[in-house]
Amino acid sequence: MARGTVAAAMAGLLLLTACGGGGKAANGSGAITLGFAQVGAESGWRTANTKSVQDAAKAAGIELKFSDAQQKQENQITAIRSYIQQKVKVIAFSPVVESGWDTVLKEAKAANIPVILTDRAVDSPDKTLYKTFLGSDFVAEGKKAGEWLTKEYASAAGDVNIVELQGTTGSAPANDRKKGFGDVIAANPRFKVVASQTGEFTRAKGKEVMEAFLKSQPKIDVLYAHNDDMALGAIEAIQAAGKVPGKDIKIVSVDGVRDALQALADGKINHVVECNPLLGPQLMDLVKKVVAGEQVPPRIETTETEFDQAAAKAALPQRQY
Ligand code: GYE
Repeated sequence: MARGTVAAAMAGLLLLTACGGGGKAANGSGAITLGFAQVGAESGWRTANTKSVQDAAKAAGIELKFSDAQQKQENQITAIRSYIQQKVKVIAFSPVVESGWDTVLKEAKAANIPVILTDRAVDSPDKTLYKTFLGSDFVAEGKKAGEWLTKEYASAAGDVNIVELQGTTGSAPANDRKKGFGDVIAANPRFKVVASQTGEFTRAKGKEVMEAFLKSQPKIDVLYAHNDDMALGAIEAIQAAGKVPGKDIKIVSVDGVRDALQALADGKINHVVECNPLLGPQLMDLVKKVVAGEQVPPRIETTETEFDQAAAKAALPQRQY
């Protein structure tokens, strides 16, 4: 290498080091680096969310560093710390549970790396630890499920025994979907939640817990599942027990993934409340705004719908996930 080249290379290195916490990506391309700490790959919703983030980053020319925490908070904290060390420009993550983030968020703040919460919220009282939240109103989703139930049983007599499959314990969607649903059905003492347990947002666990419910509960009228995957697992358990899902046991779930809309079209699920996983494009816009120092709203909620059988049939041909 000629002397001049070495000197130029050294200068380049120095430059990279000097702006390590700043503008340039590690590859020197000038792209914004985004560290994204995903929850895991527990559900169809999550798979669609991951794809949306990856596709949108590519389309926006943002260099994405992606990690999958396998539903464990300690893995997410490790990933966030590594993003801080790598001096990414922005960190985004979907907190697996609501509590216990203050320490690592303070570390990001001390390193001057802005954090964007996507999909799930944290319960931290210090709102300066993150720039914004992008995601759904999970309480509203739970309410919609409760309102559907109220209408469905408006003219039926007697008690309605409900079993509930909760999402990941301590997660915002599990806490809020339980609350929203509970608040609505509390108005009517005929609605009784006779069993409620976590199915961890997965098909396998949804099936397993539903099997246990079917053994322990003499009469189940309705299943409320905090997500579609658990409902789909539960359908297998219901069928294995010789009952007809959608008829002997009515089912309402949340998300709106293709398999659930198909089950709804087939009459195995009765109602689906939508939760939109396609957050990638909005997230990339926010990343760019935050990097540019623009003000962003503290909370951005996605618009969502609900599906009955006819709506599911109509939506299926274009459903992306
Ligand atoms: O409903 C579930 C996923 O946080 C909204 O997580 C998300 C939830 C979604 O595993 O399927």
